[in-house]
Amino acid sequence: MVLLYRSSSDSAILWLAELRKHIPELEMRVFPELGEPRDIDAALVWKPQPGLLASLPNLKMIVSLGAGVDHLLEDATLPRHVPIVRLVDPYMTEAMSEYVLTQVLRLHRLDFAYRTQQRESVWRELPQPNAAERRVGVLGLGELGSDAARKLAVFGFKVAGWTRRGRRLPGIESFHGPDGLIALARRSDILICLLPLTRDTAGILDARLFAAMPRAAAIVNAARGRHLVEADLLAALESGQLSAAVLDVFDLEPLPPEHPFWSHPKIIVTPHVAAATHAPTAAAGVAENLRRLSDGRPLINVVDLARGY
Ligand code: NDP
Ligand code: OXD
Repeated sequence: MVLLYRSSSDSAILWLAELRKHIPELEMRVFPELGEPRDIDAALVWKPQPGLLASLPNLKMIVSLGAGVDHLLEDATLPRHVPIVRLVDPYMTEAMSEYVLTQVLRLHRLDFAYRTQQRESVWRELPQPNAAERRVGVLGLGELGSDAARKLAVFGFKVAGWTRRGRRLPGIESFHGPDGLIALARRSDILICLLPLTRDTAGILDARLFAAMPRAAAIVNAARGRHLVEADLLAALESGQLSAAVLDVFDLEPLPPEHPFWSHPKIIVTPHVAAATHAPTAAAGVAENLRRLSDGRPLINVVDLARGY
């Protein structure tokens, strides 16, 4: 089994060490030193250059070095007969839930307002709703969204989720479809985006959605930058329709220094860190799929190319 590794953000040495704990005989080639392209059986990649995967004639499995696969599907030359599997790592899921809880608690406990008051040396108590009075909406109840939604519910928030197929979770109100999206927005004081980026979800965080939300609602986008229409967010914050936004992901990453989000008083920016890929925990799932491929057994966490996630 020969694995090609290509990523500019993760460490090849670390991945090789972690994968060899599971498959000691694994041969890994690190892009651009791929040797004979015919030798490559599988590719472990993050944002590979378009055409790279198509240049591997015996490729049998593509492994995304992240939970999202939009970085692969946008390659027009992608060999669509080769299965794509993605990272599903319980530790990544926990990390995302930590991020979501941190940001929701920050918004719920009026942290933005108190930070402004502190800058101005103002001692003023603001009306504080209980968690049970705070309605949180989660777009996407997959591996990440379902865990975050459950944990938010444990904190006492009134949680609802929106999915394609109307997924139901105990204690979480369920919405689906275009009408369901607006209905969810109407009852969401805080809206979290944990959707995959697909044809259907690009630009979903837009003026129409913000207008449906209660006045002075807030959003958290930890999915992909292209879910958000940036100009619509700025307009909604300016008009007071939205009171705050927490953004981990951006259309252009790194976010350019001159971008208005950096200095906006109602926006918190984090540098795509909500749930980083972590080789020591993610390697087990990758190794499992490499073993399955080599034994001819069905792969796990396979992406459905037709639906795009
Ligand atoms: P999953 O594939 O497990 O879940 C996707 C969820 O989105 C499902 O509930 C699915 O609905 C729902 N969904 C997809 N399309 C639609 C649609 N058109 N309408 C309504 N619901 C839809 O993904 P994960 O939870 O593992 O990851 C979600 C995303 O989070 C990733 O794609 C990635 O972009 C992002 N991410 C960001 C990270 C960060 O650090 N910021 C880290 C990791 C991931 P259904 O259940 O009906 O299929
Ligand atoms: C991912 C990410 O998709 O880190 O895993 O964004």
